[in-house]
Amino acid sequence: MSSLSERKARLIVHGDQPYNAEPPLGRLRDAYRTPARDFYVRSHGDLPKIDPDTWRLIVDGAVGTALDLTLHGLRTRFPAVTVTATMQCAGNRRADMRAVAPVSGDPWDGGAIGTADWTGVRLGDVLRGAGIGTDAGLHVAFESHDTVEGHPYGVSIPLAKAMAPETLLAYAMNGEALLPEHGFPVRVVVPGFAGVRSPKWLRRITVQAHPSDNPIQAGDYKLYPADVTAETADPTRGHTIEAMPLNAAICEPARGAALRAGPNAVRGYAVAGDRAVIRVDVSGDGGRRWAQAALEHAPEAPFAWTFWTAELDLPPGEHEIAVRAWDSAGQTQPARPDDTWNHKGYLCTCWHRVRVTVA
Ligand SMILES: Nc1nc2c(c(=O)[nH]1)N[C@H]1C(S)=C(S)[C@@H](COP(=O)(O)O)O[C@H]1N2
Ligand SMILES: [Mo]
Repeated sequence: MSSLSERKARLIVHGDQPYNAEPPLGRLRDAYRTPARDFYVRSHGDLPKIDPDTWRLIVDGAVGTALDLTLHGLRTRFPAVTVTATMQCAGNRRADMRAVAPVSGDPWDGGAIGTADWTGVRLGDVLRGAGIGTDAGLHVAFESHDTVEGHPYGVSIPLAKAMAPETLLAYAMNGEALLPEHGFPVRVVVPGFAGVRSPKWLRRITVQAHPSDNPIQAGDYKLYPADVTAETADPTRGHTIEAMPLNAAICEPARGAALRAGPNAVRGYAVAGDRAVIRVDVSGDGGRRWAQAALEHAPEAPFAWTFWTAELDLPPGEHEIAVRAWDSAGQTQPARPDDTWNHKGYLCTCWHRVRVTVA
């Protein structure tokens, strides 16, 4: 295993403490399953160091029997399952929103996303093992080992998503133990939901009647309309970001690339939460005319991204390449970042545009 500083050197680092970094977009398109060392890192506090031999997972709250599991106990008591799923930060592509007006948070390009084979146990199996109640109004709250502004990191998800077969307590990513920055030894993976709901460095699961009152759940990761400011935002009235919307990005060519006139390949990703990407269109003239892209998707991976490729015949000059995807509900993306701008810079889903020079 490489060292954290070696892995850092491969990425675009937005901050060291807390550590936040993303791969260059071109590299993201190299492999359908993103190698762990190239997978974006989003952390709110310091990376905790955890000894897997003394690690314990507590499961308590509205359960029949509270559990206190070792790593070995978790791995042997419940069947191992692998799910191919995309993880994406709610702030992915925030840089495009920041170009409209100032927003808070790191200026992520389109690289705060990655796809992996996650191996672990079903959260639903663990909850059933604890004799979970069946009240549909329950929430499953998580607490982690890292500290964010004086509190342990904590979020929750509705019970229905916790019991869904795709939701895992993962101990491996692409067949290897989780890297420290991705949540070693165990993290939650909630496919289709914003990354914030997939806690790393898990230590406690509590079944309760209300969403987590941790500031990450109760205050952050809320979506507001454009007229709400940091001063006027009322988190109880913001939308709690869970399922992620349709999005797409151009990975190649890179922004500002110098290309040769003639046919040029354009490649990228598209993602639609728990729906399917059914079509991707690419434009060489900023969205006046579109060409349909070819799609590539892993079979049996409803929660994973779709790779796409198109060929554009580009004449000499300055051009704006744009992409828009369509999902199985027949929806497509807004043209401009202005349409969904919000002061936190979440869920930037407008057409991704890349300016190139062709000679
Ligand atoms: N304990 C803990 N879990 C966390 C976070 C964190 O800061 N602490 N960040 C969340 C956010 S906002 C995202 S987008 C994903 C990122 O996962 P990754 O760093 O493995 O890509 O982890 C989530 N889980
Ligand atoms: Mo995130």
